[in-house]
Amino acid sequence: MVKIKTIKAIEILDSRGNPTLRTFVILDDGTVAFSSIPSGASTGSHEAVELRDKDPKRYGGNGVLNAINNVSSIIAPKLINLELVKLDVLDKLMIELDGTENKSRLGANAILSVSQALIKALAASKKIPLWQFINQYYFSEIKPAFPKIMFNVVNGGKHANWNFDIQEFIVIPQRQLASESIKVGAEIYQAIKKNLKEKNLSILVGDEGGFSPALKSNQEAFQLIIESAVQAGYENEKDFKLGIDAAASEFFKDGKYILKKDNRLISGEDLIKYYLSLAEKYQVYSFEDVFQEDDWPNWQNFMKRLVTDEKLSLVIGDDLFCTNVKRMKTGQEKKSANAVIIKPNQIGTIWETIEAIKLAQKNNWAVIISHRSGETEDSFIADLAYAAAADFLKTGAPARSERLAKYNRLIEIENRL
Ligand code: 2PG
Ligand code: MG
Repeated sequence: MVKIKTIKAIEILDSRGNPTLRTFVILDDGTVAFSSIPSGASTGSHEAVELRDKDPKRYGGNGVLNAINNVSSIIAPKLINLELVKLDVLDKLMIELDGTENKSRLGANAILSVSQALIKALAASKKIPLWQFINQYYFSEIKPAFPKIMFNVVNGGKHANWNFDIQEFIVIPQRQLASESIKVGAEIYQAIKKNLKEKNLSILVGDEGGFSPALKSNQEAFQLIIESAVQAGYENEKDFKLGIDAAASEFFKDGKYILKKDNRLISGEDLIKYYLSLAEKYQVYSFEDVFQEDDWPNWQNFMKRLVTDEKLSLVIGDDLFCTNVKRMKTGQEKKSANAVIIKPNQIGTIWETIEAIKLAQKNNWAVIISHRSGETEDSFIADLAYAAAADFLKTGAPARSERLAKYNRLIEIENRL
């Protein structure tokens, strides 16, 4: 039986240049493992708390030294010398140590960095690939399988901060093998780049590696993607499907949705009609965070009108659920979605993340394991998605190393590494 010997957290930078935690776990058999924690920009207000120092003299207040201190002076002393056998018990111990509903005392970033490092350490100590360990440990009744991939190829909203109201325009290749799916996504991405250059439009990218050109409307973004895909030899609906993440909480104020592009305030009902028109015109298949995070009636109404027996589109809750089983249960009662985004740092431990995945699977919701807009080279979510046979993995454009770390990891897994 292995024991935890050392736990040490350090402050590193994420893909946006903001501080985050990397936590090392050393076991008494010599195993060393570490995990790095991502960070969102369009965060849901029901997420577990990411602890920041708020000291204006360091990193504009974004330092994580307090979270690191919580790891070394509160979490580590409780866990060191314990046997590393029951991961859920250790996660529950950290939840208790924190003692708040939303992990605001120790910080979800501090707790998750330890939780994720522990599971990696146990897998490494058993000398089996991480996906295999996660599958055997938490999903033994499920056969591992590759997720379809959601590539965010055009960035707007808070991730680009100037152009589209919709935060993400997504391409979902209809291939099951990771390497083939990645090839389709990457070829479409390159075709978009070529097209933008020919049109003399910017090829600068947003936080998740997608392009953010000066197009006149959201519709033009779909046209650009579809046109570029055809040039790369791929057809909408047959070879790939289209999706959006509207991140609508970001453009909601006083009961109305504010579309910056046309400078107008619209009601939830108008927004429903707008999304239905996108489904009709461009065959958009997946709709994430299309309403504000507590606007349950519009979610319910949209579900009723979009998803029918003949038409199985995805209505995905991200900020709506925050990987929180309580909110997911409300969503299931209200029939407000049929899919959920799973982000470990929205809830703060791997055990709770797994519980959320299991609840979704039990209710036949589609499971989308997701990155954050501020990422690191940690590829944990790729192993998790395969181990849990998640329906989708959403981790940005096929560009920039922090995004590719996950895609390349899927290719490794395909090669049984
Ligand atoms: C989202 C995510 C990731 P952020 O809204 O789905 O794409 O963005 O990490 O900024 O919340
Ligand atoms: Mg989202």
